Amino acid sequence: MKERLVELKTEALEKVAQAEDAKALQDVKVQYLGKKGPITEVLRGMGKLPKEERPVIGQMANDVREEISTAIDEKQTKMEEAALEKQLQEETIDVTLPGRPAQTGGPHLLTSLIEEIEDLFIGMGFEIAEGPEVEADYYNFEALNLPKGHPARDMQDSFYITEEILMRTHTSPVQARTMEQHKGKGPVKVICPGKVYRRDTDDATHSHQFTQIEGLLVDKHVRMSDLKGVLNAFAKQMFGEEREIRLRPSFFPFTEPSVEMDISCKMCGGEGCSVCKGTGWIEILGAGMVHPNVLEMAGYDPNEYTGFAFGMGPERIAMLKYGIDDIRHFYTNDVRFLNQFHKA
Ligand code: 2NL
Repeated sequence: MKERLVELKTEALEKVAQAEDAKALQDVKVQYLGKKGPITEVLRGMGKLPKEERPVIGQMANDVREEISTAIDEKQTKMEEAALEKQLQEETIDVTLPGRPAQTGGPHLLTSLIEEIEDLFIGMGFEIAEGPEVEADYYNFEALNLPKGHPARDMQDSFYITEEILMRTHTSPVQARTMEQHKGKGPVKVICPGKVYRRDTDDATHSHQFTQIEGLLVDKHVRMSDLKGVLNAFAKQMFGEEREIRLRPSFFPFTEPSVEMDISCKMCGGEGCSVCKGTGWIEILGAGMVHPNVLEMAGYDPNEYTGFAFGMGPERIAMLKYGIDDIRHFYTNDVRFLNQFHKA
């Protein structure tokens, strides 16, 4: 039995030495130290030994078991250390390398453009006014000289919440509310930016939701020439000092007289090209003198007060400025599109 134990020890230690990975080592452990292993077997067979030999063999079997177990533990520690060392070698990092720049977001092109326009008008003494996007029929239409059944309502079909409440179709209700708050006393000088909604089928030039910026100035003795001066200053600051403006007669239910404003085409300098469709002029906004009915409904005496108003679409201005061919680019949030307009 002694020889058998010595043999087992030699055999086991050799296998421990040969084990190349954790699994092989575990196999050796199970094979020699497990419940069904040879040492357990020796211990079990001790009953057949002469009484005086039992403690000697027992002691020896325990020593052998202990030695094998220690060898396995040592080997395991060694393997773990080697694995860690290998990992540390492989994962060495050069802390002096420059870091990867963090991805930063930025304002949306439309947000930047709206803020740029706001700043120009703030520079001329205007204030910013905002109002609800879910609006009463009264402020969206009625107060703007568009009574129920007016044919111009058809052009601004909307999303109705109830008979009397709808998603606003323009930002004009904000101006109507602002005038009302002033209780018939001027001056009112506001810029109203915001989202508006129309029942439209989306395509390259139409969207059911888009943005507007409108402006309103109400005071005593406001004349068409004031409108022209303000819009001329705006156009030159926004598009370049060399640009000319042109007003053409138009119609809006809430202004009288009404005009449309063009700026001279930068591409061809007025000669006519594809951008201005051969005319030399590009349409930028609509405007006019506030209709007396609108002033009166807001509480102003139209014999004492006059005003001008204008409205433009930031999407259209951005499309002209940057040559964007599809309005849907503004709303699909493709960062490859949006990142092109981040200012450094
Ligand atoms: C356009 C034209 C316009 C107005 C908006 C307005 C508002 C009040 C009274 C009178 Cl409260 N007018 N707004 C006036 C003329 C034109 O917008 O083409 N917008 C994109």
